[in-house]
Amino acid sequence: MVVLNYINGKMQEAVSGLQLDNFEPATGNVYGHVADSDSADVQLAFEAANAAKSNWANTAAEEKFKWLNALADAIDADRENFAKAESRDQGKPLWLARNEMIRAAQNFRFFATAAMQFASESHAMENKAINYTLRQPVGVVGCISPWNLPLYLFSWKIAPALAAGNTVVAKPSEFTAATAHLLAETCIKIGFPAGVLNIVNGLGPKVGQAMVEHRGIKAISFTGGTSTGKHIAATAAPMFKKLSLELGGKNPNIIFDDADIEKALKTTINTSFLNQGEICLCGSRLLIHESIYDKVKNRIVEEAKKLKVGNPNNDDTRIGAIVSKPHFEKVLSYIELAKEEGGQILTGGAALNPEGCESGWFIEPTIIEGLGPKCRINTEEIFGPVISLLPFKDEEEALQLANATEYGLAATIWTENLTRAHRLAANLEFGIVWINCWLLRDLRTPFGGAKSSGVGREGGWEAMRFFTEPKNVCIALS
Ligand code: TXE
Repeated sequence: MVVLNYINGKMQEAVSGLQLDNFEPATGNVYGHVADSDSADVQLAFEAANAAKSNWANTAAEEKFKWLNALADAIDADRENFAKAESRDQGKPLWLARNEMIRAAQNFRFFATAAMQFASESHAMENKAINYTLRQPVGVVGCISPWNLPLYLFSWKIAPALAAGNTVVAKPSEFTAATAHLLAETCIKIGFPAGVLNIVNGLGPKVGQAMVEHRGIKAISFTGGTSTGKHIAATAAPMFKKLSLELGGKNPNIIFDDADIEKALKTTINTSFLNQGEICLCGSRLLIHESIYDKVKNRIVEEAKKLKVGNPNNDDTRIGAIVSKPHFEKVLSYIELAKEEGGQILTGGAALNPEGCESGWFIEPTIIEGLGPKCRINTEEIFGPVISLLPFKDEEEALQLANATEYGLAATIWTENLTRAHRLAANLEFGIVWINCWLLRDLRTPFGGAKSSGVGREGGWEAMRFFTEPKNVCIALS
């Protein structure tokens, strides 16, 4: 497969003609190529988006609803094809990719209805005047997405941007652009209006940077690493661009002694290892009350050992391949660091060569204990199938440990004591708190992080507000 750019309704090579190798994580082999674009391609995409801007902004909400629904229906109709492409490109198990394709279609469907329902406020000043707020599209906006949940997160940004009446220049991760390519082909198939959505492929420092630097691209919605987010913010701030940054996490998963332990464990195995631990919401620090520490530790180790690591196409595979060689090496280097820092590896800790995928990038689910809250293992985002266990003696210490990180994306609490749950939820410095559940998502809720986990919120009206510019109009009544 050659992943091309999608500009002004047409698939095209990068202006330079250059291409990047595209690797299959399960085999480590090159299986295709991706357009290696630069600022010239971003400029073409901008020109197409700019030309389509006024028409799309003035397209009736009902029409926008129809187009976004048509995209959702087309993804649903071709789900297996999308899922296979996602799994092959990213390394995740095929069954998981199928679930994610359902969500990608849902993102378009959800924001299709938002286009129909979005409204703005009016403020009456008794008999003196009335104010009303216009919420107009920002114009041409940029969406930059990462490699962990490729189409799921790509659509999560594009859908609200389009629903709010913007035209879009979008860039998927260079590691996982296959399903964005399929989405572009889908747009052509259903006759989606040319120029409204444009996709430019290539490297972050070339294509992403050119998008952030482009003065005509008025807002950037980004999901990715915290250091990239910092760089984007520094570039965009002097141009006063609107920015939504969803960055990394070092999320605590807190189990109290009064929790329903079996229920907590059943979810915790996913919280720790789903999608090879490559989800920004994964709980990489498992905080356990000291009175149940050994019990929980033994059970989680036992469950982790049962997780089958291997060929993403097999139905019984729980852990697929790590997305790229550099990321594979990064995760392994953290396991080495854990040993250097004095941690004990309770299970896992090594790369694997599963049958049929001997040269792929696989890592055993790994559980570490014995490291204090200040160790790098407990403060830096590893973004792989690696968790660290820490005991706590009481609620106060649990809170202190949970908040002892520069990140603030998501926290999970397991307790049957509701008063404690609410008290903790109020004091945890995180954008998302789950109580007795994890990854339970209502697309209307604000989604994003505090502290170094980002700026702004996605989801529901938050996304619609981000992608619109409010304008107050005041009319005197006398
Ligand atoms: O992400 P990058 P990387 C974390 C995770 C991971 C680390 C680095 O810890 O190990 O980030 O991953 C584009 N201007 N997360 O390096 O580089 C890039 O092309 C504009 C957490 O792969 O942040 C891609 O499309 N764009 C995260 C996107 O940014 C730039 C998910 C994300 O890539 C750019 C992924 C630039 N200068 C990684 N440089 C999460 N929170 O979900 C790169 N990009």
